[in-house]
Amino acid sequence: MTDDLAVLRELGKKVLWLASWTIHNANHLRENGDGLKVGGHQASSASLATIMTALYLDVLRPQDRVAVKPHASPIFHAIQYLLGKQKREKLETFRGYKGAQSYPSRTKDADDVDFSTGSVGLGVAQTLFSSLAQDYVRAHGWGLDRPEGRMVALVGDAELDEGNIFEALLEGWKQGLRNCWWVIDYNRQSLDAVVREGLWERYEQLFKNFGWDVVIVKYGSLQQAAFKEPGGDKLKAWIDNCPNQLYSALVFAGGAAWRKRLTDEIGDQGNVSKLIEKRSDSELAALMNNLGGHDLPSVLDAFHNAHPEKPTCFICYTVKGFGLPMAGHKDNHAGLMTPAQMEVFRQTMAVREGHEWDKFEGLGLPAEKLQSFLDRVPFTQGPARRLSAPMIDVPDSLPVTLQPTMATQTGFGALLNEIGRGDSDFARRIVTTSPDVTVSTNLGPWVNRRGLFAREKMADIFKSEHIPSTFNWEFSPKGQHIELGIAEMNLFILLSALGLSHSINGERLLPIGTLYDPFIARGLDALNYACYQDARFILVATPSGITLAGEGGAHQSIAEPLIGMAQDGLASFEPAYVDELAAILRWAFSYIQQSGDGETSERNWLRDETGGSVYLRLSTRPIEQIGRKMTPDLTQQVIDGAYWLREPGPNCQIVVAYTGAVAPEAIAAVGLMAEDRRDVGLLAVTSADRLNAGWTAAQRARERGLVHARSHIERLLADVPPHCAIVSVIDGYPATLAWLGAVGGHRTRALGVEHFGQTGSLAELYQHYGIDANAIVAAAQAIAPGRPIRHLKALP
Ligand SMILES: Cc1ncc(C[n+]2csc(CCOP(=O)(O)OP(=O)(O)O)c2C)c(N)n1
Ligand SMILES: [Mg+2]
Repeated sequence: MTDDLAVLRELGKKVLWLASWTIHNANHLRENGDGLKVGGHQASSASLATIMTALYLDVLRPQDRVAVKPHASPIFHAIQYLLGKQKREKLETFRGYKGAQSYPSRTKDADDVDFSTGSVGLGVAQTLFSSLAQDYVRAHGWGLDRPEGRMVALVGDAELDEGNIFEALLEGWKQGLRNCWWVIDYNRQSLDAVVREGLWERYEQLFKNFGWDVVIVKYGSLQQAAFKEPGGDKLKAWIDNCPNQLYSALVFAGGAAWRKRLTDEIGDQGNVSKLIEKRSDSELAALMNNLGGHDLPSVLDAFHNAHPEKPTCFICYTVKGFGLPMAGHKDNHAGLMTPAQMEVFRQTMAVREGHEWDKFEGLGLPAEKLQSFLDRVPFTQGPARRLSAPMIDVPDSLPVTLQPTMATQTGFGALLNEIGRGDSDFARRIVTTSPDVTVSTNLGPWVNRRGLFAREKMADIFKSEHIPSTFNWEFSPKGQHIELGIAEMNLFILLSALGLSHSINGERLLPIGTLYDPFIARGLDALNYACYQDARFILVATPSGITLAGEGGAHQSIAEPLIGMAQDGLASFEPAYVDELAAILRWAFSYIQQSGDGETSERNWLRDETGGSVYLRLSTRPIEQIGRKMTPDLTQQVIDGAYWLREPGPNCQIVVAYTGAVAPEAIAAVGLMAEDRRDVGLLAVTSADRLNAGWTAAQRARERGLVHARSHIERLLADVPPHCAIVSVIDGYPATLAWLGAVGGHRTRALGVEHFGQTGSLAELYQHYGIDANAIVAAAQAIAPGRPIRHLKALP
């Protein structure tokens, strides 16, 4: 062990050197004003160098998964480089084009990042939900031949200001969290400032309240030894009482400053004077800087003695910028070492010029010894850590009984209820979750069939007491619905964890999350985060829009269709009819499992083989269903994003393009206009997102010389005469469909909702916001002047 400790110490030094050199190199990006951001890594990385060395080179096992604090990415990449899993070129181009990413990225980095980080707080919660996902998988009897992993987050102390962490903590407690470590880099500094005094005590209480073990790693082994010397208790008391700001300032100022301060404040108290005096300035600085988080023996001891299963929070005292000239300075977040400082550092590290990337340059132990240690590091033993899982067969179609009048939300409930009857692997792999809106998003029947998930069985007391209820809420390890408290951030991060199960647990899940459409915004950054990590799930957002009439502006969504279009990694749909929904949902189950890197299809110019997540914007408005057969061609068009509900003729003057629940208004308007305008067309847009993406891709293809590239919407509009105008309508922000006019150069008037809604009946609100049949006809009349549309006056 002593031998190993010596090796680890040397490698720890190298990790700090390599990370610092990587950042120094990235300075070339300062030309674009990036210096401040490059600097963000320097001090922040140094803070975690020891802890990460201990973890990766000793403590972690291959099955463990880590979310690394965003700014510690150079340390992560340096460690992977030492382990032979990161290329020098990637480090040389850190933050550059195709170089190692500024913040660890599981999709863009090539060195085995488990969880992306960047937006602080999200990676932390991801580890918690990944533990729950692992428990879920194993409770269902899957992946039991693999060892159980521990999910570890390396957390900045200021990161703990993010509320989503506490939402996650509460949920973790409810769900009986296990196998999760949060290692807090308690450097008492954020980006701008030094944090408030005594925060660690709040954290300690807080974590304990949620059932966590709390391990405080405060004093390093030098300090612990010094405390045992005569007068050591005085020194300890002084350290404990020293304000954060002052401690940081003295760390920055160095040995002489420590001596002056300590001598002034406690130097005349007998034995402690000797303790101070017998140390040189540099020894005194080493002692005072020897906080637990920079002391390998203390850190290793804390990790190795942790409870095997209980969630554990390690509060590790550190100094931001430890080992570098800016250590402890309150302005050091963006601190970059000057070339002169770097030169001094190079000499201290005994690294010869031109040998900066040599793995063992300047270390005090033979290269073979260091290499043989690295070869034995537990973390890298065994097969590849990134797993995969076979695709789950999806049925050819999803049956649903259509009622004559039906809402898409009801249809969704009915579809899942049908799936829930079966006992196929497909049905078993579905996992649903919802932040306290399970019943109101129509998941109730599915949950009745499949049960709620909990590691321990819990009976539904209403049922056992024979009190009639529509819902059967029995919790068991076999349940397939994870009921969350009302926290949309948690919903998205749980979906992120469940949606990466194939890669983390080697077991595929088909996750579906439901919430009210407006509350997507509540968890938006977490949704973006889940997509950035390439997690795979189906999001069902319902109800939506002002169609939710009586609920008022606080519950009605406006911007979400644009979010659906703009969000990378998320294919968005807003079907009007339940047969469309059935086709889309079936497709979605397959799409979320794709991971090919195939070419774009020449049909729709979309890359469906690469897969992604899916967002379905649904509604509670019952609308009259169309009695029709879903032919393969119609199904395909629904999935590609649009089809003609009424094909325009050659003399067409008006096309109405609608999305979602306003279908009856569009149909009514077209009916009214048909008598005075010839060949009116009615375009059903099921996915503005996919239509638009295909159009953009086809244009790009043409610009690259593929002159025949045509997207789905271009083909649909190809025969619409140039003089024809388009009126688009959606219960959402009008710009969602406004671009349709640019496809073929047709004049366009986009109707939709621009301002906060209010309470009222559906008809009142549609009229007020101008998305009713009357408004469509009026818009058509104005944009395509011609014979007056007689029925306009007939409408209210
Ligand atoms: C959501 C979010 N807001 C703001 C930032 C910008 N930011 C990056 S690091 C940081 C401070 C981090 O402090 P801490 O977590 O204590 O880490 P340290 O730098 O001390 O290591 C901030 C505000 C961010 N990355 N994400
Ligand atoms: Mg900090």
